[in-house]
Amino acid sequence: MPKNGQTQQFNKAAFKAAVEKHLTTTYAATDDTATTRSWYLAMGKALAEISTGNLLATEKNLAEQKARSVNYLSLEFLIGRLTGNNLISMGLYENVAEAMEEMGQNLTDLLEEERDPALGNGGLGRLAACFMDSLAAQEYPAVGYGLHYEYGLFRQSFVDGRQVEAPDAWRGIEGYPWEVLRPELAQEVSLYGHVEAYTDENGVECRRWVPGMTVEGVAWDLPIVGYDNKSVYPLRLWECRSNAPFNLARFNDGDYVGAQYSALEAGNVTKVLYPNDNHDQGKALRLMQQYFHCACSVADILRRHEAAGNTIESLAELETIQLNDTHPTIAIPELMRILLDEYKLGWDKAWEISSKTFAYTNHTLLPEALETWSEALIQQMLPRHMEIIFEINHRFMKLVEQTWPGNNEVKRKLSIIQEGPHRMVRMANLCVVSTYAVNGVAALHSELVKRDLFPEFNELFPGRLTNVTNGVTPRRWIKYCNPGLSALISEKVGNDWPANLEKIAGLEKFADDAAFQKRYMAVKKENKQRLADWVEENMGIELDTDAIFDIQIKRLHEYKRQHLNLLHILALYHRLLNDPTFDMHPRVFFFGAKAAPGYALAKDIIFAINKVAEKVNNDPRLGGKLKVVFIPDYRVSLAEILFPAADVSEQISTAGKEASGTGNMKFAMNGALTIGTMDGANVEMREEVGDENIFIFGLLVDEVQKLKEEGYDPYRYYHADSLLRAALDLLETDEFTPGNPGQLAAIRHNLLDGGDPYLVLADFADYVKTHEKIDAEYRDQKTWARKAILNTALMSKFSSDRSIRDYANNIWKLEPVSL
Ligand code: GP0
Repeated sequence: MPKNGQTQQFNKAAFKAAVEKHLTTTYAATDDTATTRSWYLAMGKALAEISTGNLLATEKNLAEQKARSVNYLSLEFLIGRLTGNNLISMGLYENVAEAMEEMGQNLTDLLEEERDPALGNGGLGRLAACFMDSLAAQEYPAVGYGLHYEYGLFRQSFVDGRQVEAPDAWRGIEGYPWEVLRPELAQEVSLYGHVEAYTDENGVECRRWVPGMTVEGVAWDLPIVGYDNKSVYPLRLWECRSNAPFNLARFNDGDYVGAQYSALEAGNVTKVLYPNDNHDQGKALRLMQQYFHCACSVADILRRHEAAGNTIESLAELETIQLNDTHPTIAIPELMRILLDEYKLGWDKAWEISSKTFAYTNHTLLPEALETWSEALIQQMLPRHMEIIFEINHRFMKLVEQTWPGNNEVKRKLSIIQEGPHRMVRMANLCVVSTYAVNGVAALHSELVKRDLFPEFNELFPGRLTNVTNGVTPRRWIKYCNPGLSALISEKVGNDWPANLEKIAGLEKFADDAAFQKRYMAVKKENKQRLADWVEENMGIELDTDAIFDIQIKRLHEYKRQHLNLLHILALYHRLLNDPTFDMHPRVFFFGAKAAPGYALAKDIIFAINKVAEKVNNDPRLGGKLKVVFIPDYRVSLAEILFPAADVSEQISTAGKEASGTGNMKFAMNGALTIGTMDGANVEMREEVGDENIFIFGLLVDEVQKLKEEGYDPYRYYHADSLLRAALDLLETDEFTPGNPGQLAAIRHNLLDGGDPYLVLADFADYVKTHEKIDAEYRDQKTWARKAILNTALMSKFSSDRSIRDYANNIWKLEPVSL
């Protein structure tokens, strides 16, 4: 049964009055001058009044109940637009649509005014957002801690096919209507300086940090509204400001303006989200962001803990801190510093508390993504933390020595400090040593974490390394983004599936029902039309919704192999033009992807796809069979149109490289069939839907490793496969860049002479063959419909509600607390 949501609190007249009030007093507009945007903002503010009230009530209740809570620390929360989703969670969608209608406003138009808060790069940040949604939906006490970036992930446009980045001022000039400033929660954060020894009043030798400067952390709360319940949890985002007058000496010298410069510098700390995905850049400002985030968050956790009347000794009983990747690792030495230097606990007691408080999620095995920080940099910015890290490592090395006496090689390998001309701190090692649980994000990935990344740690700390398979929230990723499918599901299995995704298994028995198949495919068709309309309106490309919509949307990365997809498109192009016996069902290949601004090859791949698209979409010889659409500025709000419209989902990473994937799950729930490798969560999706309802291809993890060990030679495939050769050679001509041959050659060069690090060529033939199978099966619409329905029906494992229950039961030991 649906629980009592927040509908009962809704008073239409009062709500309309609140909207009117904000329209005039907050946004200085009258009914005559108000734009759609001012109406959207005023509506948002009126709604935020409701959620803020519930947020404060939730906070109070949890403090009174002394409830155990999880603190989710993440440098990224890719929440997407909140208004539509919150309306659904609050149970107010219809009521508010009606109220706004009475004021002459159309809710759908108002919702389009909202800019995506893009406070994350990709999967890792979006996972954090889904997790917050699932924590609130199930009322597991939680606070999300992140950064209040002034600019989110850059906005992407294409100029002559090349990616151009522009800043993303997501709050607009008016500010974001859902956020509330919490001035009383401000924190002071120290940086630089030195450590000094002193003797305290009891004659004990102590150490303390004498900082060189301080900045101020200001808290903004965004409401995470529990679906169909009253709880609202804070997503607390810290903004860095200077605590003026910042530079006292200069201020007193009469250099009033000069003294303000530091204010400008402090503002830089949370100015912009670093745009790297799965890549560590090692910039000092990024370390400062990380520490600023951790210092504010740890201080706030301790403030809450004490305000609720708890002693420091009970910290680990009441609070757990989940580190979303190693980005917030510095929270560990920060908590140790506070316990040692401020609470004056001994090392063993402090260590016991700290190591029972923290848990760590690993999201990647890619070596270039494993964070290391230069010891010299940490030493300069955070001298006391560096001391504490050395002490942690010193004690850990003793344990290693006891376990493997005299084995220096294993010490070198496991040490938190990586030796060399510039010593580096390995953040993942620090995490494994200092936490009570370490999890990977899909079964295969977690096995590889144990087997390849941390085998000795697994011996040293048996049971510490575990798995929690990722999931996605069915509220945003089915109910909100796919209303047609949602209505159909509710009709068959009842309407409580969004909070109990197990219920969608009830669709399984309709998979062969011809009438249901028809309706299911009619919904798919409407969703394809919605996407086609967007493409026509925004890109001027006309699409046929009878074509197969084949979609790859994710960050641009070599390991994700958008260039394998491209080579397949080139092969189809070649065959359509050169092989009179070749036939194919019309297909549209969609891409959406941002490349990290410094990632040259990723940008070359975007350029190549755009150039191929230009040619292919306008080539009458192809008879409209092949279209390529690269959607610019891919983001959550576009994902909400793309997932429901897909027939085919591309999940084609090199086996062993994609930790989990989460887009794969969103596609399948919305009835797309996956073409994918045995990687990440694809493996578990196959287990759920059965081998006949997913298109698996390519080398397995062990085959990839073996091939590399034997000495992989991409030319072998090039010479053996004429279709592959034709596709690759097209990249060297001026076919797609008239008059400029060689503009796309960097990709070919990387694959042939660059050694093809992600084995694109090795998987090409099987990929092409598997796509032929898709082509053939799509022509049989009944069988296709059956498979699509089964994909929706059998995806319940991949609800983030299940992921969060796994964390709560197996790692955090959390109980729900309802308001
Ligand atoms: C992993 F290491 N991920 C990283 C990173 O820096 N950024 C990032 O988004 C992703 C993985 O690549 C993933 O496989 C995974 O599902 C996601 O983290 C959440 O666990 C992409 O979908």
